[in-house]
Amino acid sequence: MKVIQVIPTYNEAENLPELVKALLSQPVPGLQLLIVDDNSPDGTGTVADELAGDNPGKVAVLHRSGKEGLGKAYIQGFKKALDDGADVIGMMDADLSHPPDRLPSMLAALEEADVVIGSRYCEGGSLDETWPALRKALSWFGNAYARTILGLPIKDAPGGYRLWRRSALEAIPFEQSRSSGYVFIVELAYMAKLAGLAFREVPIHFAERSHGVSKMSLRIQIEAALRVWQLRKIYKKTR
Ligand SMILES: Nc1nc2c(ncn2[C@@H]2O[C@H](COP(=O)(O)OP(=O)(O)O)[C@@H](O)[C@H]2O)c(=O)[nH]1
Ligand SMILES: [Mg+2]
Repeated sequence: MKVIQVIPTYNEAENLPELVKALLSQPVPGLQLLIVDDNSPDGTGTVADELAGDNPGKVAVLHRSGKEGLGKAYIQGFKKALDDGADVIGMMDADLSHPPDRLPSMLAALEEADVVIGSRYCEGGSLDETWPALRKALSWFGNAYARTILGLPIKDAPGGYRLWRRSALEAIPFEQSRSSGYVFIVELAYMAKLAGLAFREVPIHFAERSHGVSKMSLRIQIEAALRVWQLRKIYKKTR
């Protein structure tokens, strides 16, 4: 079985080698990594090329010309993964917030689902202990907001650690998304719900990144808050 884990990167040069090593040491036969870099100024693209050279057939890199947001990077990565014949397509952040050692459990859960979410908010899941109460509250609120407005049957709607069966990704119009920030991830879940796909959540511990900085911004948060309402209109016909 061919599992292609798509990993978008922007300024993750310090995190990428550790992430690739941890992922490739998991007991997942047929695992391949596809790094999608938006010409990161910190040289992540070069680091990725070196990792690809060191791990032939296991690590590939897609270079994009500039920063266009998470959504565009995933759309291009998904298309390539499907073209390359993936049976399972994965999503995850490059900053080690998404624990590589949960991948085998997530794959096992995919046997009974179309989409599996590595979840901070299902039973057994957790958030970094060092997060201040306000940040935890904002994360909880953003999640509750999106879940309620879109009626999503999952506990962690913006959770970006996911596995899709090939047939599941082929069943949703992911390439039509115009969302750039993390609301893209919420939009995919909404598409999956409308397509009648079956979800399962596997608990993860979400660790704070120790290198580099978050690309989360006020603009991305405002996009998310407004976009959630637009999604209901955009997909009204299929609702
Ligand atoms: N290719 C690409 N990757 C991005 C972009 N923005 C964020 N990322 C990556 O998406 C993942 C999540 O971003 P991050 O900044 O950690 O967001 P946070 O976890 O919400 O703080 C990380 O792997 C980033 O490097 C982008 O514009 N292009
Ligand atoms: Mg992060």
